[in-house]
Amino acid sequence: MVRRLEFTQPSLKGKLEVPGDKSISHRAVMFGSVAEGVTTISHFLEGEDCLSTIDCFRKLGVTIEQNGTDVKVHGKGFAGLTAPNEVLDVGNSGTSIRLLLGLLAGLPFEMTFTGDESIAKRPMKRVVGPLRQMGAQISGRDDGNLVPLTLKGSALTGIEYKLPVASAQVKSAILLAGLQADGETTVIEKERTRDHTEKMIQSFGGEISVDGMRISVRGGQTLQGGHIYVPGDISSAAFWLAAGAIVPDSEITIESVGLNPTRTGIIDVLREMGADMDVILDKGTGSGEEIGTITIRHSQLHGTTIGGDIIPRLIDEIPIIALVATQAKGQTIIKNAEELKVKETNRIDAIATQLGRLGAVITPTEDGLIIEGEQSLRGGKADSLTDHRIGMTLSIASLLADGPVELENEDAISVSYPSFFEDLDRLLS
Ligand code: SPQ
Repeated sequence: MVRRLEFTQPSLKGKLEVPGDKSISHRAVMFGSVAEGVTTISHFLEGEDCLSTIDCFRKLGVTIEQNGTDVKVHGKGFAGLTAPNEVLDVGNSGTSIRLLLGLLAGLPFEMTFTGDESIAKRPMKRVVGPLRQMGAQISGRDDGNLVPLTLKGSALTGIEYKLPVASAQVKSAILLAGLQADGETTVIEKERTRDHTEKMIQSFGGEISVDGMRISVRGGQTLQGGHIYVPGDISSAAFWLAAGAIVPDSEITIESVGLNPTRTGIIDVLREMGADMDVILDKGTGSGEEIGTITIRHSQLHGTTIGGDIIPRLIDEIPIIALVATQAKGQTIIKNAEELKVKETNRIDAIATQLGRLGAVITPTEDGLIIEGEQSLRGGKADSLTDHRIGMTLSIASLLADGPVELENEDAISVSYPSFFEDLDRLLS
């Protein structure tokens, strides 16, 4: 679908709570399903990706009641899950397929996973390889690298695995398999990635040890259901932080947003670029996750260099950071971000080509982007390429364009932020 975005001298003002965190919503349903007893989830993200996770567990015999952002999962324990008689379709969601491959690898039955055109191109060997080392039997195209993938349940043994890529999905898949493996499973991280899985194992009464970059779980643990509150998604809030910083005369406050330090690289970068911003941490936490309020006001920013171990802390925010950089004084360089090539699209190319269609001068490199500052953006056609984060980045870009922007494949945005345009309208009025 195409959406026409046209604004005259917009400014964004007001307070907002963004929808629940996608990474945490997925995990809450997964843990709730394999735990004993009932799990209630509030402020769940009703985005298509998380609905795909719910759909997969329903096919595995779990009763899940969903009423908007309230979800009730009737946990069955690992032993209570039943063989699906349909293919498990994860849609567009990399988190669903990679975490489920790990979580379900030790179950005594067979299941087949598939997904949409984007999932069909995303590499699964990064999880299939270590899971095979643990004893999992997984087959599929390109020696198990690409969907459709078939998982045949088998007994697992714990391993020690040094992650070759900085990926929370790979780390999580191995740890989740470790919950059903014989002995101990240890993952050694290269760079620290989002730690929602580790936190949630504890919320469900499980034991996990984190010693620097070494994370270990013991097999055969029973998890206990409870209540999970999902904080607002900082990756969704990032679009309003960017808009507040670059659209003249704007001031935006985001409340109850997740401020887990493994996710707050965007705040560090905006500060480094000179943003006028206040961040206040709430006293309590939501299910072990830090929460707070961020207020941002328009100001003149300057370019910066982004690379190294901050990259996993802002990997999903790079498309919108690139847009912010087009408005800063001077050049911005993003490096060490080659992982962007294996997201919903090749995001290095997508950012350069689609923002380029609106007049931004961005050079793609092998591992990132070079972005020229103080760019004037023009109206025209641009395409999300079915990637939600590219779609939202182009929508924010349209606020600065000198004419209407026709956004192709705008429906991709519902993967992580179905109410994105309603929130935009609210901030504009
Ligand atoms: O779930 P999916 O499709 O992989 O979504 C993305 C996103 O932009 O929403 C990545 F394209 O987020 C990933 C993130 O990049 C979600 C995630 C998680 O919940 O564990 C971890 C990151 O991926 P990775 O590959 O670094 O583990």
